[in-house]
Amino acid sequence: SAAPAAATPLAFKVNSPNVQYTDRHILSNYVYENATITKGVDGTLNVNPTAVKYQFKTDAKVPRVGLMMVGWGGNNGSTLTASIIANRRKLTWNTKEGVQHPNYFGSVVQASTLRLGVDAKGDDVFIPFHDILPMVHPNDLVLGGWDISSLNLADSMVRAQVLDYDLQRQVRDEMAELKPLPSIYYPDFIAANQSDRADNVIPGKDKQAHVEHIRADIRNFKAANNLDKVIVIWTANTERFASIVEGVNDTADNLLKAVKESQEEVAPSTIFAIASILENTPFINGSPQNTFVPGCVELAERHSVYIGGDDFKSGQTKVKSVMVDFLVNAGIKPLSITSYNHLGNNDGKNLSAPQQFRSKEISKSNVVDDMVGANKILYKEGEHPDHVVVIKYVPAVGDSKRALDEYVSEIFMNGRNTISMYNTCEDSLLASPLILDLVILTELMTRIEFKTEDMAEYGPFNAVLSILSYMLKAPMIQHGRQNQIVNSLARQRTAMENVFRACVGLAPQNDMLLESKVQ
Ligand code: NAI
Ligand code: DG6
Repeated sequence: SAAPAAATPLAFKVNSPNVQYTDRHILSNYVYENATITKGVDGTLNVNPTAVKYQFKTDAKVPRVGLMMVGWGGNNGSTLTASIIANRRKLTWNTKEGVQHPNYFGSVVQASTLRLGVDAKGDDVFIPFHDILPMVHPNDLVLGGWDISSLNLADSMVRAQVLDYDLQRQVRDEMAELKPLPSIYYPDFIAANQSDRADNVIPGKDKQAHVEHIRADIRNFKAANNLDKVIVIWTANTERFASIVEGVNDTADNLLKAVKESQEEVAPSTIFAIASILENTPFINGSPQNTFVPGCVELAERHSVYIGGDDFKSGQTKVKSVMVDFLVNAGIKPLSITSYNHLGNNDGKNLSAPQQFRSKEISKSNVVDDMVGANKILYKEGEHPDHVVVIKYVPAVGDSKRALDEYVSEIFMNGRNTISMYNTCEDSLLASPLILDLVILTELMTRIEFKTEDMAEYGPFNAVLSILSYMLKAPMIQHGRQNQIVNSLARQRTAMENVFRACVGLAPQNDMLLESKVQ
């Protein structure tokens, strides 16, 4: 048999008896320390420190990866595609501010750093986030996907009105060659105002045939581009929520049966998720709807295929998951959070329909729950700040979304503090780098396995990738653990860093700085 492929060159090596490097893998022995707490009859908390031994095994060979976007011809899909081409070709373009250069700003993986440790003088040493473990580079992703609109990617980019003209001009020919595959259109799931762009649809109403069609698309794309792996991401229109119906989408078997029977409540996004899972292909949901009905989550767990969602956390909600964390951890009590946004792109148009708005309202509203629930000094059981979310469609502002937020908090001695924010930004330029992070980190997770002392073999993590929470407004978590969802942006980032550090045998990040405190 052929020799195993060699690992991709590493950015650093850890010198420790707990870390081993083979031709292909990084192996680490790691002790996960935590504490379990019980309450005594007198109310005393009994705290028992715990230490569980883990072994992590990371395949250090970066594969050839394909990214298939559902909604490829939308603002996010076309912006991301053009931006990757610009980065690959190192294009420059002129604007009234002068010559511009491509970058990956807004991507945690590509444009942020991570503290590795300290040097001999005790000064912090930082590395690019993507150097913590071997990761695929965005320039190497092979791009493809589906859209119900037949426009090629060049025309989609023009329609989106996001990138500067001089850049559009230079990528136009390459983009024109890219054409979305026909997709699944069940008009009832997205706004009626989208019907005029649905000219590229897979015919018929047979949902089983649709699953098979999408599975074949994934297989063909993989074979045609000689890919090791594909990741599918939903960046298509926000759908309405599907009703959870007993016998239809509550279990994996019922969901598969519902597909065979072409049941009404199986949404296009769920068809894509099912097809991806059955093709052993991770599926990420960048929109708010409940694509991952219980039966779909069970299917992913049954097949050990990673899924992640829901809804890209790009601007207003990201700030909220910082602001409320700050306020509550400062002992300040948010009483009301009022969030308005208006935008004029096709996403805004779709969200102007009540059912699609409702999906977005739900995903934008739960983001403070864990932070509020963590502080019983400020909030009584069941108490919660008033939280209102408004979205309006204003065509004139295009992709340049406006977000207005007001936080009213109770401070010392019944005082009031009001913080108002106004944020303007091209929505697709915030969301596109998140797509990259989601894809790159999901792919990385497919190469990491772990083993505890109770396990005979290495195995994968739970199918629901909660490690992606940083990039998602309504992070999904393993079934039955809903009250363990973390929305705090800082905690979400720390979780990512520490899991990857564990894979190279490094202790969790801490900011104790004992070196400088004791000398
Ligand atoms: P868009 O409306 O420009 O693009 C969506 C694309 O999906 C359209 O080209 C449409 O034709 C296509 N589409 C609709 N149904 C489809 C189906 N069943 N199969 C294949 N294609 C289909 O929207 P945009 O701005 O690109 O956003 C995409 C999604 O990402 C939306 O659901 C939005 O809510 C979500 N999102 C966007 C954020 C942002 O900052 N841009 C942040 C958070 C979420
Ligand atoms: C209006 O809210 C349109 C939406 O698609 C948002 O742009 C998107 O959900 C981003 O929301 P946020 O809260 O992360 O800025």
